[in-house]
Amino acid sequence: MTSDIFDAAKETVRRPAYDRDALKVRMCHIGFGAFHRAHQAVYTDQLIGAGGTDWAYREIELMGPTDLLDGLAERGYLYTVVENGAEEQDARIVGSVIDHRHMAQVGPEGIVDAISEDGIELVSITVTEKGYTLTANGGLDFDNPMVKADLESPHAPKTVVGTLVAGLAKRREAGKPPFTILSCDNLPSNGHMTKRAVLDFARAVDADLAAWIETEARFPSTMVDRIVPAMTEESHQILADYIGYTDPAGILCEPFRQWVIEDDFVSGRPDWDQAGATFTRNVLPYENMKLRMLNGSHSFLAYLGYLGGYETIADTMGDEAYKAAAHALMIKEQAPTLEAPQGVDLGAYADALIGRYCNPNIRHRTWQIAMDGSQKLPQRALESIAHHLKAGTPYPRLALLVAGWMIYVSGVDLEGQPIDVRDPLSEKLKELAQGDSIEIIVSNLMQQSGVFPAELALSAALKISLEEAYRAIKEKGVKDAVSALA
Ligand code: NAI
Ligand code: CS2
Repeated sequence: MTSDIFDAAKETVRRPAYDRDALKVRMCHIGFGAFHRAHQAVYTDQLIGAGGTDWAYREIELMGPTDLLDGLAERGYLYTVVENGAEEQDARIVGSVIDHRHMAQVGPEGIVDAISEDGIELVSITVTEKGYTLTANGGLDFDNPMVKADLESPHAPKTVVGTLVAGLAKRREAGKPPFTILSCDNLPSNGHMTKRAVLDFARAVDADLAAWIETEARFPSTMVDRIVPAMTEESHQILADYIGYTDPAGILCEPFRQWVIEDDFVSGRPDWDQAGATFTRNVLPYENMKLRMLNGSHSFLAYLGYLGGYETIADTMGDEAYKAAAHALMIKEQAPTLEAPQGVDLGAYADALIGRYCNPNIRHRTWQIAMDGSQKLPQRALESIAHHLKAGTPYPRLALLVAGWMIYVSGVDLEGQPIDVRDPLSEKLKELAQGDSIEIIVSNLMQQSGVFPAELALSAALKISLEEAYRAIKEKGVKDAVSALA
């Protein structure tokens, strides 16, 4: 099967030039989504190719269909990543994945065995923000029905956090050291957040286990960046035309990638810096910069772009007012809230982001980025708003972003057409977003959605700003409201 793929691939597609039989499963990754395939697995592939490691991945899926991973296994775990630049393309077959387990096939105990087995040094994660089952205040959401079910049967967990705790418990019972847990999701202080959720869960099942995890395990934080839109029929066709065959696990993404990792591991790690990653003691300035400048402006373009009738980020960038407003959001309202990482010029960072958004070959749907806003808004906009409220500085673009979200989650667009809102809180948000007046809608969402931290939920100043922004979109139209802030 491997040789079939090598035969089918066009000459221009780079192949792994290393002995894959010599690789060892030393890492499990939970969440074989688009992002992991185009990010951590690519760094690892490059590092293996440079002779820098023999650590390879076992992919773990806790949910969803099994066919993607089954098909991947049939193809010798090889898949393709095409970097689709505005000017140039580059295709590689990735060889760093060599095994997998799916919950639907091996059950929870099989998953726990797979991550806790001897030789596994690292469990990394990309399961989207909601996969961490956290509350808006950061701790484990004990009201989440899946969390409750896992706490009742901690040996057969279904959630990410329950699975990690059961895996760590097995290592402890075996008298072995824990594995490192490496969150690669867009959460602020993602390592600390993961640690907190894991410790909350562990404390609820076994205080001694929690104490052991707290002292022995490591949860390095990371900043991860690469724009990897969900694959569509159209992007699969572009990929197939480019590589010469159909690859169901293949990915089209932008050329840019960045990975900043806190250097704090239990027992060794691949030297991903040899493949372009950065190890540092303090990731927080990088994380905050990326979450506020990139992800914040992405959400701005997603809600306001969607409401303006734009399908993708690149389409939205074709509107000069949106482009200027997104840039101004970064420079005037996000950058002042940040401590720039050493040696980084935030102005140049913003310019580069606008350049990346303009890539016409990346069709990143505004609808996709608008998903799960309840899990994204705090780190992308609300923390910055809290900064401005304290400093007494204006934040009209952040207010417009949040007002755009408030209209979006009502499930009806400005033309009265339905919106397919995807969010773990979608039903609740929809209900709160339908009020008799703008004042009622804004205060309902601020106070009852659970999205706003306590300090903001009751802020009279914020309420006024959001009402003004909401009114501007409804009365002037979204494009004029954006233009006014360009
Ligand atoms: P995706 O939809 O392709 O994959 C999501 C993965 O998470 C799937 O493997 C799914 O099974 C798993 N998952 C979702 N909810 C889960 C839950 N409750 N429990 C267990 N597993 C769950 O999404 P994609 O593109 O891979 O993105 C995933 C995350 O990666 C994002 O939410 C973000 O935090 C991070 N990321 C994504 C980037 C991108 O451009 N796609 C770039 C930077 C970070
Ligand atoms: C996007 C991110 O879907 C979203 O919410 O803002 O996935 C974004 O593409 C990445 O963080 C870029 O690194």
